[in-house]
Amino acid sequence: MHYKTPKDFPGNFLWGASTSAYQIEGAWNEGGKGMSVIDAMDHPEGTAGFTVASDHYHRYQEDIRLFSELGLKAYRFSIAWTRIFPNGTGEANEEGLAFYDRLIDELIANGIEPLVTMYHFDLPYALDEQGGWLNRQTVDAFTLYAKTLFQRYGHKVNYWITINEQNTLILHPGAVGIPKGGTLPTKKELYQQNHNMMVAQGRVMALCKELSPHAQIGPALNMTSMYQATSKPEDAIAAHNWETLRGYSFLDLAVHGRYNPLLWSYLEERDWLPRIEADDFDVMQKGRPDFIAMNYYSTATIAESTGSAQDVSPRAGDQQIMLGEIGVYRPEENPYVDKTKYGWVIDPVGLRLTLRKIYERYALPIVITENGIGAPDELTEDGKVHDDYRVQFLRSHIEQIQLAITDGVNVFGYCPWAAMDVVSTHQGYGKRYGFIYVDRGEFDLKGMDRIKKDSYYWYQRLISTNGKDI
Ligand code: BGP
Repeated sequence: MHYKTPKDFPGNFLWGASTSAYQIEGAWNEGGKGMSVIDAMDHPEGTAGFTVASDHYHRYQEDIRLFSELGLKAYRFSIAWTRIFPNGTGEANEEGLAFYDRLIDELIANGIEPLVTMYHFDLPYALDEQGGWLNRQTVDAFTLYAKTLFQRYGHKVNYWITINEQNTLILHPGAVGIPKGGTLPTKKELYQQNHNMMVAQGRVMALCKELSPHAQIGPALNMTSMYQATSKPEDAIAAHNWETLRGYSFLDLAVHGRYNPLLWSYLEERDWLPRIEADDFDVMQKGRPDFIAMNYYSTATIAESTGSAQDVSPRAGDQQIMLGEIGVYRPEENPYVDKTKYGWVIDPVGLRLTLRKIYERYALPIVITENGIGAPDELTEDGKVHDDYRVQFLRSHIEQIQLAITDGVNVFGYCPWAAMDVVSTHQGYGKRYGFIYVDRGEFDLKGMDRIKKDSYYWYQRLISTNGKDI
């Protein structure tokens, strides 16, 4: 659809940026914090761990000043569950609670709306040792944790995000990492975890209505569209298979509290159906989201399964994420799109398409909580970071968001990844996403100075003109 004049961004559009606790904070064992699965895991060789990260725990005031100067209207970050409950449950840690009081207050004082993720991959290790999400007690622990957050911060937080990328946790557990000496769960276990997480999320969304009725709450999933490799009907089925199993089946459970029929058949045939307790559907159906938070990086192109091991291959440049599944789908190259230096497909138009599909299907407002380009940014001799590729990436995606808004999609915010450089989930510190460069090496921490990249100034102008000066 071509338009003569795209619509303007709404006046109250939340121009923001995103991070997560374990990737930005550091201070992994300070302030009474307990160990999370992230702290307990093995890092791929040659990459930095998360112990210091961007040292935001100690420098959050300086960082928020920079966010404020950037003009951010919103900041999406996560609370480390283990700062609040070092052992995952039991007694809350006042020092941890006080840290996020200070962080949230500082944001509000700077006119920045906090978008708070409750759980971004960093499950308390103590819970993991007792079976993690396979154990129904983790559902109770998450409910207690969320209740504590609503009670403590409910009067100052207007947007809550329950769980970050549950679909990544379930489909690619190796990407997030598993604690040292641990083994990857089986598929059957993963779908049981998925079910239990959905029940936990349902409970928490209902609790939000009770304890913090002014606030809005929603899940954050990694959503994308799948293109069929050719016009062969079987390729279309394969693309639909993976689009459903990878994305919509998760949103169907989160939004409607029901299993997508294709997912159900897929699980049933493989004997992977989860154990479901009597009131689980009731809980999931009562706890409805107010919005959908969506992380979008790229699209994929899909062909019919060959029925052999050839279907399965690692994602480009990334041995930890296997794509393809025998009998379900096979990944194909897309000749019409570029890729980042890390092999991720760059597809701004795919963002418009995905926004349309999600809005059509669920009719809920959407906030984009992640989108960005990982690159080995360089601090040049002039003391600057010339990340024109990032400006180009973000500009092209924002243009497509504007078109999606013109298409009629209700998008109320954009929080690209990342507000500043953070540790990549499994590719170290060298893979950077931020508007602000943090001067540290993979292992050499240097001074950790904060340096505004070229993209910082570009985004600052864009925000100040509400998206007009792109
Ligand atoms: C998302 C995660 C983020 C972040 C991002 C970039 O899936 O929610 O935490 O890590 O991906 O990925 P990476 O760091 O692997 O490049």
